[in-house]
Amino acid sequence: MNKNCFLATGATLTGLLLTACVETTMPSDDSEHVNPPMGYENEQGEWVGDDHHIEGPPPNIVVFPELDINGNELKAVSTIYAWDNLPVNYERNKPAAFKLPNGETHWYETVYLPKGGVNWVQAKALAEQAGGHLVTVHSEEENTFVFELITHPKYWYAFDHGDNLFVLSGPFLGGFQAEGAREPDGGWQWVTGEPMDFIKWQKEGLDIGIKSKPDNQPNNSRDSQHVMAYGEVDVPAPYWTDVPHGMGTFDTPLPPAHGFIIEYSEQPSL
Ligand SMILES: [Ca+2]
Ligand SMILES: [Ca+2]
Repeated sequence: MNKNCFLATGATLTGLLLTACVETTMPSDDSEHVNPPMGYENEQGEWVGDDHHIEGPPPNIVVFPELDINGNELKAVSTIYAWDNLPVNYERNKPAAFKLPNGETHWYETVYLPKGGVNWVQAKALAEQAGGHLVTVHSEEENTFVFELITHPKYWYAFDHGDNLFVLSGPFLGGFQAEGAREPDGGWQWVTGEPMDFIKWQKEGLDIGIKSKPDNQPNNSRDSQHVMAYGEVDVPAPYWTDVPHGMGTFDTPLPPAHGFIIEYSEQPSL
């Protein structure tokens, strides 16, 4: 058992930096490392895999404008779709109720995109059209609840990080950075304007799989990552990363994004 300490990337409400320590059991042998499934069995019993696996790292494409303080593109380039004119298939799942620590009940809907095709800005708009917003997370309990909705491998895609390590990226959350934020970890905010009073970035040394990607998140990789998703880990895990907000855009070489999560403060009529 090893003890790893890290400086959390954020200030507590009292303004003090928080140092967290976690107990981890490090693999003693690389042979223990097992790549995540590069696909999944669909309801017809067929193995579906290719769309969830990218050879090599994601392409280095930085073509999307930065976001304003409301999470919209400063220069609108992404088509804002309505649910009935999405260019790709999607699956909306019955919202699940969760009682927040403050006693309120919120509802959480996962949207699954078999081939991606919806980027963060478009997902944000779809969530709003549905009467909710991209999920915002304020406690360990809420994060665990949300993660349990998206553990199925179909919600994740993998890219090849080298060294026999495949890194997974999961559904979008409602966190983003507006233009001018201090990179990589400054200026993160929720789409609702609620305080970011809880964070769950992926950090080196966490015991979240057999071998986690050796990066701390958010890392603003390629100076292009300003929105939040679950990832970058080698197994589905309840940690967050920053990703490009163009990720998932229909008909581009950017990696797919296989889903997002909508949160409702009132029970939706679905
Ligand atoms: Ca960034
Ligand atoms: Ca990242």
